[in-house]
Amino acid sequence: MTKNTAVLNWLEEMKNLVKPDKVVWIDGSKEQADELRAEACATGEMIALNQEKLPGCYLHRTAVNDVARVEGRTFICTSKKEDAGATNNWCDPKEMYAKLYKLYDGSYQGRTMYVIPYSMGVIGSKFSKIGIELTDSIYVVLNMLIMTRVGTAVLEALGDSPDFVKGLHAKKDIDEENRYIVHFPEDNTIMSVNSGYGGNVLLGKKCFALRIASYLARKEGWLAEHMLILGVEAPNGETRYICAAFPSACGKTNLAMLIPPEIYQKKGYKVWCVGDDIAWLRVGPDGRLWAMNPENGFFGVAPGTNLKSNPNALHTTERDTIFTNVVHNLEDNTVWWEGLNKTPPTNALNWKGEKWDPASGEKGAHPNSRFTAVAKNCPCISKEFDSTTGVPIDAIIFGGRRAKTAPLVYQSYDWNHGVYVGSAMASETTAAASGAVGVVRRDPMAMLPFCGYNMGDYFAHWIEMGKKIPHAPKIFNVNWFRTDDEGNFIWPGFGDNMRVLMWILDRCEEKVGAVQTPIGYMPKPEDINIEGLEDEGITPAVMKDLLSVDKDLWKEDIKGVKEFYAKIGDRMPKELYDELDKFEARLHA
Ligand code: GTP
Ligand code: SPV
Ligand code: MN
Repeated sequence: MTKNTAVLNWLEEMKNLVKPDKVVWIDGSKEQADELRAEACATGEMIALNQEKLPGCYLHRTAVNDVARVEGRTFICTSKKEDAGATNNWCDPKEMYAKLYKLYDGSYQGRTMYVIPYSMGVIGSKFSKIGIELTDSIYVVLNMLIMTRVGTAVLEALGDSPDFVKGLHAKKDIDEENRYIVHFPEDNTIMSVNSGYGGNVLLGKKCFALRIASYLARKEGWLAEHMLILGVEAPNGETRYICAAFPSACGKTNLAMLIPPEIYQKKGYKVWCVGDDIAWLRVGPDGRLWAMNPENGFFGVAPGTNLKSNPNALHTTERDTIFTNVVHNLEDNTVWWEGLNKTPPTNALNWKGEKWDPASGEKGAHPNSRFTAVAKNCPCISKEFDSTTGVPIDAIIFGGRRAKTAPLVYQSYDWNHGVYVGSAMASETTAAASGAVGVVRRDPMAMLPFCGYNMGDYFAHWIEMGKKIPHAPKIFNVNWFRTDDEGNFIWPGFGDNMRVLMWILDRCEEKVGAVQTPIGYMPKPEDINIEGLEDEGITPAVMKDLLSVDKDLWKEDIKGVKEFYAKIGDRMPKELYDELDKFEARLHA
């Protein structure tokens, strides 16, 4: 497949380590993918679903102990501990390699090694980056074929360059106690062992496109972020682009594919999806910030996806999709998850493959069950999806799940204040990572689990980038998740989030004024269009509440920010402490 000596030497070394029975290069052809699908179905690794209702769709179940990212077992191994920083697990690279090599030794015996050459971004674009993943899992191969651009053309683009990210994955025994997701940013290397769950094993995604890429981006002067990218097309045909960073399972896929409410549709507004999870951002020759989506598919949360919340995602999953850990409806060999509709199947298996009774009160699908779907199958995919340069960004949005404190939307005063807002983000934890759910934790820029280096250096890099973007995007914060006293979400969310995006874009174009508050610029309640939301219980009084700023809650919140900054330590940039001081002064004024 290639004469690249860097690739071949590394492959030889890895083969000697894991000792596969045979080696198969993934060429990206349909024929090969079909054969692998047939093999996976024969062994039970995947189940072919009803090919009339769901053509090209399959179901897969992971091990019960292996259903989410494992942040506690994810490591950044730089030679100096400080370079990984206080928010990452660290281990000396030599020690970690030794430990891992022992685990990998002979781990492919009786198995096949699949060699997956893949490109993050359009193959051959100067903004794209190449990786090679070795895996013993057909499920991984088939997911990578959807999530990235794979095959012979990637090796041609690489030529004889040694510049690729090495990834070694071994399912081994899916042993929790010996599960490791390890990054060696100084060696462009990722090693994942004892897992078969997406975020831990699709090495192009979080491991490469965020952890390794963020490290490279700092060296090379760009940004790798946990952000969706969407375009809002106005009736005159002009499209403006927005990036948004929300933590895992906090609404990126949903926002990226939103369908505008009728009032905007009637006027001719459309929303286009460029990406739903990861953005690589660079300063363009025009002095604006340009974003490209390095992925080729969506690895989306299934529960809650339905015809009302996200019809575009639902339609995307109607063909060529791999479902993981959802309910298997035996009646017609299709799938189901909580929130798909109000009629759970009665003849069905739950995500563990056990007979499931919806009346039992137990969930049928795992809360972090996922679909792996082809981006181009999305009805609202942007025509810029394959653009080699990406799209110019007008606004960056940060946000998370905050039952109280954060209002529906506010705008930062300037770039550095925006970086402060991102750095001070907090959100309730979700099922996307193992551990407790619903606990508020600091998750700066939604990158806490994904930053491949010291978080203080990361913030400093953001501050530096601000100086290099003559026409920088404006920075905002949103919160779709404020709750009332009974714990119900107040804001209807989903498609209606468009109403907030419109205020944001109007601000970018200086078409609308704002109120200055201690936390930033805020809309006057009447500046957010709530026409047609009466049935959802949204009145001017409720808007006032959604946009209220409780100074005491923010003073309390600042304590958490200070603790977090102190934990990061002396690499915290002074600029952010200055912003913190200014914010505190505004709160006490
Ligand atoms: P990752 O793929 O883990 O990075 O998640 P994500 O950020 O793409 O989140 P996603 O859009 O899949 O949404 C996760 C959950 O949040 C789903 O259960 C959604 O139904 C819910 N959700 C998304 N948007 C909204 C919203 O505007 N309001 C409310 N209340 N829930 C939402
Ligand atoms: C996330 O957890 O943010 C995801 C899913 O997008 S995973 O690929 O598991 O990271
Ligand atoms: Mn994500």
